Amino acid sequence: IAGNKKESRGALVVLEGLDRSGKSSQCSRLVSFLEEQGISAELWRFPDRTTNVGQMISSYLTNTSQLDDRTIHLLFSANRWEKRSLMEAKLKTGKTLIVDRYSYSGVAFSSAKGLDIEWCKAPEIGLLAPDVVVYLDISPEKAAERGGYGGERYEKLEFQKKVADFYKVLHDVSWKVVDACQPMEDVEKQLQEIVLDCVTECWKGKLLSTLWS
Ligand code: T5A
Ligand code: NA
Repeated sequence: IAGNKKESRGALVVLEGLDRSGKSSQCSRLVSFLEEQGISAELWRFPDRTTNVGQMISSYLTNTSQLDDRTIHLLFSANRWEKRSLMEAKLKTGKTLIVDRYSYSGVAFSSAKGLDIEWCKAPEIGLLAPDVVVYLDISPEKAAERGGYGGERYEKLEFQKKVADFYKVLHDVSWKVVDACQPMEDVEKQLQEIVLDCVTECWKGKLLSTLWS
């Protein structure tokens, strides 16, 4: 496998889960681990608050601005679209991308507000499909006990319960579900195994595809 490494593409790995499920902690640990293994990797996150669109999203999330539900949904999607070509280019040069939230967050959170799920999925069509989706599984109640919700717009127990329901609708057999209530080191070990398998598959020639697949 190592011999194929140079000519092969990187893997697109997405971590999903409720607010406070541990995504950000695990994403950075994963990138360090991969680098230690000599696998070139980068940490990505959505929303990417550094772009103009991302700044609009950020002020919405911090309740600094108000936006219509469909408008903010499309901005989240646009924030992924503006990164699509760079993502593809990185993957093709062999970089593995560890992505903190993606289209599944987009659909689960907007559907939880009452928008039609098919309408929510439509603008995501054509974005790169992840090679693996890892769901960090935690109950909304347990997540709420962690490090106090910071007061961003969606950090409320009743809303997170609805989001959890929509993640269940989106979930398919290809998702890897990891119990996020385990000690961080145990979650980390399981993620490492999942991601190494995924990277190996990509090195063996697994093709990139697009959503929704
Ligand atoms: N959104 C996002 C949409 O509505 N549409 C979209 O298209 C997208 C992309 C973005 C918000 O926007 C929504 C979803 C979100 O509500 P964000 O900036 O991504 O928000 O923020 P979150 O993902 O919610 O980040 P959080 O910081 O809340 O949660 P994480 O990243 O899941 O968790 P993390 O790693 O920061 O850990 C949280 C706390 O738990 C502890 C950590 O130390 C930390 O204190 N912890 C553990 N404690 C015990 N055991 C473990 N195993 C632990 N793992 C972590
Ligand atoms: Na949050």
